[in-house]
Amino acid sequence: MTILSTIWLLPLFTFIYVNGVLPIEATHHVYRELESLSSDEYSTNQPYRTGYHFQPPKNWINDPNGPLIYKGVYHLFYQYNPKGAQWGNIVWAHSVSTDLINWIPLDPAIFPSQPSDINGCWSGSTTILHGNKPSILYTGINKLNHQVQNLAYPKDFSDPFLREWIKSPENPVIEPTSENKINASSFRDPTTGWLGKDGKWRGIVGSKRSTRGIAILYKSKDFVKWKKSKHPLHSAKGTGMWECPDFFPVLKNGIKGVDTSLNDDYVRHVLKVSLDDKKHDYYLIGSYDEEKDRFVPDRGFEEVEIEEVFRYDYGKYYASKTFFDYEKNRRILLGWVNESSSIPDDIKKGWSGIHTIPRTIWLHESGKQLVQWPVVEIEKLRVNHVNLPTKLLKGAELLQINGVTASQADVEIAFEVNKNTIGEAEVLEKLPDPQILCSQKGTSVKSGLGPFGLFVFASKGLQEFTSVFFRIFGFQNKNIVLFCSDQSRSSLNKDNDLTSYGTFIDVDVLHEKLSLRTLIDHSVVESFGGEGKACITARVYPTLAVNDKALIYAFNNGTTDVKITSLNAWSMKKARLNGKL
Ligand code: DQQ
Repeated sequence: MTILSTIWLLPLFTFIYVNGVLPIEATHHVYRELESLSSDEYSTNQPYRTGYHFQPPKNWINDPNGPLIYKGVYHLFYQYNPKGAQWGNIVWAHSVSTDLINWIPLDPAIFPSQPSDINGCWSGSTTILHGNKPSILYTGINKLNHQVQNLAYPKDFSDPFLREWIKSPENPVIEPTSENKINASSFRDPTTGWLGKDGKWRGIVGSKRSTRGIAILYKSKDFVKWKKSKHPLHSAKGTGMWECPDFFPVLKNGIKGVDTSLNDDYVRHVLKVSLDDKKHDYYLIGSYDEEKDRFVPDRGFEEVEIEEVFRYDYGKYYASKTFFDYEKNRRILLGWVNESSSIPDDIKKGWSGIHTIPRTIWLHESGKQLVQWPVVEIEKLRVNHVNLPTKLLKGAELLQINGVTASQADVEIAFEVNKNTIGEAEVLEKLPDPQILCSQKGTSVKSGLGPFGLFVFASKGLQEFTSVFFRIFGFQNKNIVLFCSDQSRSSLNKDNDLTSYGTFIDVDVLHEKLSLRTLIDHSVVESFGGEGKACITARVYPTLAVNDKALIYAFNNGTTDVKITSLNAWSMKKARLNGKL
C-alpha cells in the first residue's frame, strides 16, 4: 500500500504529515475500497429515483459547482464520481438546460489531467470575465495532495454548451507556500470573482487556521496572477474549516437579483459558508466595506450561539452555490442533498446524492433574513390540480388529499389560528434548541396548538409517514412557531438516518397565515415554511409508502382546531433529468 492510499483511508479530520511539513486532510469520508465499485447493475426503475430533482443516471454526486447562464443556456457542473456510488475519483460533471428543470448531460468539463489536479478536481466557481468570457476557478489536488487553485477557459466561446475546457498553462494560479502559511489541506473552493471599483478582481478561498474559519481574500488585475491580501475578507473563531464560501449582494428592497460585483447603497451583502465540522450551510448578512476589503456582518458567528445563525436549510443540505441569472434578473441557489440511506444501500441502488430544486433567493423585507422559493419554471411540471375549500381541521383530525400522485407532487397549504384560542399554546420557560424540541415533541405528542401540517409518504395504516408540521408556543408573552420535518417514522428500514429536523420560524400567527409548501419526489421531501423563510429538506426511504402506495394527509394532532385557509396540490410530471441533445 502506498503512503498516499494510506492517507485516504484515514477518517475525516485526521491529520498526518507529508514530507514532514504540511498536514493533509480529507474532506469527505473516503472508502478507498468502495470508491471505484462499479454500479453498472443499477436500474433506473427504482422507487427512490427522483422524478424532477436533479440526479445523473448513476453514481455519487456532491457539490454543485460553478452554475451560470451563458448565451441562454444554464450550466450545472457538479462533483461526480464516474466510477461508483461512494465519494472518490472526483471530476466536474456537466449538464445543460434552458429551464433549470430539464437537463442534458455532456462530457465532464474538468477532470484530472495535469500535476496541479492529478489527485482530484474539487469544488469551485465560474466568473464571467470582460467581453462575456466565462472562466472556471477550481481546487485541484496536486501530486503532493496539496490543495491549489486552478483556472480553465472554454475552448470555444461561440459554443453555448461550453463543452470543452482548457486549463491555463499558468496553473496552479494560487497555491499554499511556506511563506503564506496556508494549511495545504484546508485551502479550497474559490468563489465567483467580483470586480472592485479599482478595476481589480477579488475572490475568496475557504480555509482555517487552527479552529478559526477563514475566507482568504485574493486580488488580481487579469484573473491569472493573484495576490493574497494581508487580511481575510472575514473569519470567525471556533467555526472550523469554511468550505464552499459564497459572497454576493442582495437588494435591500425587492426580490430581483443583482450582479455579483455590485456594491452600492441599495444593496446588502451575504457571506455563506459551509461548515465542515457541522455539515450545514450558514449565512451572515452585512455590508461589504470596499475600502478595507472586509465583510462586516450585522450579527456574526462570534456574537451569538451558532444555533442562532441562519441556515439556508435545516435538513440534509450542504455545499450550496448561487449565481446571478442576468437574463431573468434573479439570484439562483443550488444545493447538494446528501443521503440518509446506508452505504450498502447506496451501493445496491448504484447512486448517492441529489440536488434541490433551484431556488430563487432574496432578502426579506425585514432585512434580517433571506427568503428562498423554488424557481417558477418548476410549476410547468404541475398537473391534476386539486383545490380544497377552506376547512376547519379539528383536533386529532386527518384529512386525506386525493387526486394527486402522492410520490411525485407539489402541495401548498396555509393554516390560520383563531385569535381566541392562542392562549392554548404551550408555554416555554426557556428556548431550547429547535431541532431537539422537534424530536422530543414529535408528531404524536399533542399540545394546545399543534402539531399540524402534512403527512407525506404515508402508508395506508400509517406504519410509515414523514410529517412536516408546525407547533405554536408561548414564550415571554409572545408566540413562537416551531417548524419541523420528522423522519422518525419515515421507514421501517432502520438502517436509514431517521433524524428529525427543525427551526423556529419568524411568523406572527395572530396576523399572518402559516404557509407550507412541500415538494415530494420519491425519496426527497423539500419543504418551505412561512413563504420561504425557512427550508427543511429530508431524504426518506419508505418501504411500504412507495410509488402508488404512498398517501398524503393534512393533519392536526393538537387539541385545538386550526383552519386550513387554502390547500392546492398537484401531481408533478417527470422532468427530463438526463435528456438527449
Ligand atoms: N466537497 C469538495 C470540496 C469541498 C467539499 C470535494 C464540500 O472541494 O470542500 O468533493 O462538500
